Amino acid sequence: MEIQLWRSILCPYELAVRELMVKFEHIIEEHRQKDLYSPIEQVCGRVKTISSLLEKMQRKHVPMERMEEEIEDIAGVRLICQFEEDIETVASLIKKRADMTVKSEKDYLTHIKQSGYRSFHMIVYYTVETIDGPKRLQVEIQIRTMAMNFWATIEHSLQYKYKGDMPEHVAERLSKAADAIISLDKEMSSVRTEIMDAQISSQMQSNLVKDILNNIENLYKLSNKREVMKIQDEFLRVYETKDIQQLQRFHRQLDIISEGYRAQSVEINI
Ligand code: 0O2
Repeated sequence: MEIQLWRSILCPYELAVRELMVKFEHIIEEHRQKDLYSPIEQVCGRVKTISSLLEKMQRKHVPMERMEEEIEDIAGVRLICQFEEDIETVASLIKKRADMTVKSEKDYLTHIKQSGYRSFHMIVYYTVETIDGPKRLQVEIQIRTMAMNFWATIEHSLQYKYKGDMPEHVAERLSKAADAIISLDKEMSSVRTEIMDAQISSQMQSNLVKDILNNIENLYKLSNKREVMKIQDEFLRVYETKDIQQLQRFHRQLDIISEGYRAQSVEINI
């Protein structure tokens, strides 16, 4: 097969990964804008390299003409969560979407791999629009915690280094590390509510500050500059207290002032 052909085969997969990354990143953004906890923390994606594809095809005896059907992870998206509980939430979110259809699932959380690997995998059908029309392809979505991802990344590099012949003592260390990761995820889950509360408060504060500064900037264009400077000084004073309720109060008051100015400016324009 010529290199040119590989490029045209892989091109729609590149598009699928890019589109899906944008869509999943948008889910994070939507949660953050609404002061909600996002079950997805981070999104990564990749198209399998040609060398990795060839290796898998040889290992699984897949002929070239069956590659796109039988190699399900040519396109891969990884969704990293903070807590193990989030994995199920993300999986349900995917099942409800109209733009992808779940073909199969592999639960390496309840059925931990011999290596110690834990993750939740879904193969979904996803359609991209190309210049030759729509193309439905398969994408592997891996959902795992940050801790699981840390372990899998290290283990993957070691697998590559030892090419399937990992020394006993390294495998043993990795197995111990996998147990430690299970404990770590459990520990983090036990303080999940506290961590989530802290993150939501911090997100709320950041959204509030953004709104307030936006309002101040708009006011600056419409009203007495000296008055707005005073409002800004007052904001800095409230901000220093690090008290979210005071910030919320200030935000409401500022909204009322801004409304007044907006009404005035409408009257003036009339
Ligand atoms: P890459 O470089 O990520 O593309 P398999 O037969 O196990 O190779 P299969 O049957 O297609 O794979 O499905 P499976 O088990 O769901 O594995 C698909 C992907 O999951 C792998 O892709 C890895 O990314 C990851 N994975 C599966 N098992 C392990 C493991 O023991 N350790 C680590 N670190 N990752 C694993 P590729 O093609 O192996 O690699």
